[in-house]
Amino acid sequence: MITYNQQNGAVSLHSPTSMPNACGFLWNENMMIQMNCRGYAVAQFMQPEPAKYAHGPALEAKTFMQPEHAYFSHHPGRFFYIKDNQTGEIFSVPYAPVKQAHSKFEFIVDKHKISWKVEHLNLTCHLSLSLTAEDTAELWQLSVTNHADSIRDLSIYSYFPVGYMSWMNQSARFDDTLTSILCESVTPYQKVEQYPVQKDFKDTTVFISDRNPTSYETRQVIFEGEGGLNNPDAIKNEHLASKPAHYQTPAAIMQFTQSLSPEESSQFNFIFAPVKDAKEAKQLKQKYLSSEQKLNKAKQKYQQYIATSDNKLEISSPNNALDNFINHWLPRQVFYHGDVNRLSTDPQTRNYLQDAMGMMYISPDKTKSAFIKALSQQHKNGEMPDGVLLNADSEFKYINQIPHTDHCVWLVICIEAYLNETGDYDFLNQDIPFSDNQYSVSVLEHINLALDYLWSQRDSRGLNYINQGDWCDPMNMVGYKGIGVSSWLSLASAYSMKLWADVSVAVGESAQADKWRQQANTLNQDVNQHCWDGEWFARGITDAGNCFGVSANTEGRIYLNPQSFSMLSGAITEQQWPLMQAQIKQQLQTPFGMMMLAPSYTHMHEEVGRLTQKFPGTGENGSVYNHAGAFYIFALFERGETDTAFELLNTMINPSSDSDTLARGQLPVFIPNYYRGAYFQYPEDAGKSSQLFNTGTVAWIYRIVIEQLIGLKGIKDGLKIQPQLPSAWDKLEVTRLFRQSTIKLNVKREEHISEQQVLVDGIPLHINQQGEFILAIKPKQNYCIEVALPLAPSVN
Ligand code: CEZ
Repeated sequence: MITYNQQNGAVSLHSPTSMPNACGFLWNENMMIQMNCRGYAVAQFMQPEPAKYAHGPALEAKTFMQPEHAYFSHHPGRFFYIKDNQTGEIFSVPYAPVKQAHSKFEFIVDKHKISWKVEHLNLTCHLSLSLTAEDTAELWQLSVTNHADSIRDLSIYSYFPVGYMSWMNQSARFDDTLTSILCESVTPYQKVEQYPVQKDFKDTTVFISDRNPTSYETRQVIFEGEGGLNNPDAIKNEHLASKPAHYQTPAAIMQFTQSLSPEESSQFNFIFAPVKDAKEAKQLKQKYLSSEQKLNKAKQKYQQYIATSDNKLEISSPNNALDNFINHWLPRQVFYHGDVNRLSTDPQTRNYLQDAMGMMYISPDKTKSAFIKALSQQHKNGEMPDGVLLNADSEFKYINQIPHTDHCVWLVICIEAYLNETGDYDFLNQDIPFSDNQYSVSVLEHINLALDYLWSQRDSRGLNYINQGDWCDPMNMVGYKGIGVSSWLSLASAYSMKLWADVSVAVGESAQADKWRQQANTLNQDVNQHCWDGEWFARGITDAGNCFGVSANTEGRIYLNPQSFSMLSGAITEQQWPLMQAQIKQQLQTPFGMMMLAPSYTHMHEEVGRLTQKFPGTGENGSVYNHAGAFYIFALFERGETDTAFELLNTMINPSSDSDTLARGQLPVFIPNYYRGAYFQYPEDAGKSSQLFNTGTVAWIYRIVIEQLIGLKGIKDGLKIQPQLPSAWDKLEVTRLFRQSTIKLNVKREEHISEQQVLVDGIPLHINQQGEFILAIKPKQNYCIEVALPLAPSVN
C-alpha cells in the first residue's frame, strides 16, 4: 500500500481510495499548500495575514487550519481531464473529479515535490507540483505519453476551480498575450480604513500556460452544466466556449488538443498563483515559463531550500521505517515550523518558543533571533505576552486574545535547551529591552524575572493560577474568576526552576541557584499536598475549589500532562511512581499512543470549560494528542524507562500493521497534532489522523531522538554521550553535525560488560565524577565515537 524510496525518503501511496485524505505539504516563506492524493488542495499565502487564492463555491469564513478537514466534490483542487477524442472516453488526474479507477495509480510525496503517476487507457500521465523558493506560485507540470501502437487524438483540459472569490466583484478572462486565465476580484470589505491596505492585495488568481490552448472556459457553472463534475457538459463538445466570466464563479479551464504517436510524450507547464495584476502575472511567466532551463533552475532552488534540514542527522538502526522518518521527514517538519512560524504573524508564544527550540538543530542563529524577538516583547514585570508579534502591523488574533498563564515556562525550557545545544552562554549577557520599558537587561536577568513572575502568580496553597488556560488552550473556565489553579503549571514552573538552577550554577550564580531549587521543592511539595489523588496527580483545582482529573470524576478522570511534568520536576517520589505508571498505562495508553486525558468528556463541564465541548477523542478532549505524548516520552527517557519510551516514540511515527496504517489514514511524512483517542469510548474511530501538520510535537521528538535515544546531547562544555537503546536493538549508527563538527557514533551491545564504555577515535573516554561521559568538542573536527553497551536485560 505504501512504499519508500530509501535514498531520498519519498513515500508512495498506490491507491486513491484506501486512505482518501492522505496528503503531503509544500511551503515557502510566503505560502503553504496541503495537497491530497485525490487532487484536493488547501493553500494559503501571506499578504501579510493568511489569505486564500482558491476558494470553496460558497462564501467562506476566515479561519485557521482545521483538523480532520473534510473534502467535498467542489472543494478547491487541481485537476486535469483527459479525453480520447476518437472514443469519447474520459478520465481525470490525479483521481477526482471523474473518480474513474485507473489501471495504475501512484501518489508520490517527495520532500520538495508532490507528484502522481497515473496509467489509464494506454496513457501514462505524470503530474507534479513544485513551489518556488521565493514567490507565491505553484508550478505544475503534466506530461502525457501514448503507449498504444496507434496515433492518439487527445484533449487535455485543466480544471483549476477558483471558487467564490468575492461578493463585491469577481470575473475571469483569457489573456492571449499571456496565454493565461486571470480571475479577478475585490476582497470584500466595509470599513473605509481597510481600503488603503486592501488596494494592494493580490486579488487576481492567475493560471498561466506555457502554450496556447485550443479553447478555454472561465465559468465554472457552464463548464459543469448538468453533467456534474464527473462528466461535465462542456467537454462533451469539440471545443470549450471560450467566454469570460462576468460575476460567475470563476475556474481556470483550458483545452489542449494533442495528437500523440506511439510512445510519444507531450509536456505542459503551468503556474497557478495569486497576483496583484496582469503585469505581475507577466513577470511570473517570464521568470518561470520562458525557458525550460529557467523552470528547472527554479525547481532546483526550491529543492535546495527544502534541503536546508537535510544531513544534520542520519541514523541507521534496525528499524528502517523509523530511520526514513528521522532522516528525512522529521527534520523537514521541524524546519517548516522554525522557518515560517506556521504561516502566522502572531504565533502563540509557547508555539513560537518551542518551534524555535526545534530549529536549534538546523539553524541555531534563527533560534537565537526568535528568542531575542520573544524576549523583547516580555513585560518588565517578567510576564510573557500570549503571542509574539512578528511585524509592526501584526495584531493578536483568535486564541491570542485569551489570557494564558504558562508562557514564561517555555522561555526557560527552550532557552536552557538552546544553551546546551550551542554552548552559547554569551547569549545570557546580551542586553534586550522590554515591550513596556526601553531599558535593557541581560537575557539572564530576563529569565530570572520570568521565573520570579511565575513564583508570584500563586494562590494561598502555593499553586500557580491558570486563568483562562495554560498549555491547554481550551481549558478556559477552570480559573477565569482568578481563583482556579493548575497543577501542571505548578509542576512546569518547578521544572523550569530546576533547569535554571543548573544554568545559574554554570554562570557562578550559586545563591540564585539555591533560590530556584528551594522554590521548585516548595512547588513540588505543594502540588503533592493538594493535588496527589492517591495514584496520580489531579489536573488542578477549579474556581469553585474542586480538584479535577481525579478518581472521583467519571469523565476527565486522569490527565497525562501533570504526570509527565511530575516526573520532570521531581515531584513524584519513588513510592508514588509505580502506582502512577500503572494508572497511566491502564487508563491512557492505546495502540496509537497516549491519550491526553480519559475518559473523554461527553458534555460541557462548566468548571473546566470549552475543552469538554470538543467531540470526545478529538483535540484536547482525550485524543492521542502527540504534543502531550512527546512530553511523556521525554520524561520516560529522563527516568531511564527506555523501552516504554521507545515503544511510544515508535508508535507515534510508525503504524504497526497495514490495518493500523488504514486506521490512521495518513502517510508517514509528518507527525499530526493528534490521532483520534477516546479509545475505550469510540474504538471504531480511534487512531484516525487529524492530518494537521502544525504541532509543537516535532521539536520535542527531534530533541528526544537526538539527546535521549541516540544520546548525543550538547552540554556547556561539549557532548554528553549516553545512547538509550531499546532492548530490541543491538546496534545503531549515527552521523550528527554538532557545533560545526561531524560526529560519527557507532553503538554495539557487547557481552561481558556491565557498564557503558566509550572510545573516541580509538582512545578510551573516561567517566567523570558525575558518572557521565563528556567529550570536549572543537569546531570543524571529525570525531569517531564507539560505544559499547551491556547486553539488554532480557538477553542477559
Ligand atoms: O491549538 C494548540 C495550540 O496551538 O493547542 C495546544 C496548545 O498548547 C498550542 O499552543 C494544546 O491546547 O481549541 C483550541 O483553541 C486549541 O488551541 C487548538 O486550536 C489547538 C490545535 O491543536 C491546533 O493545532
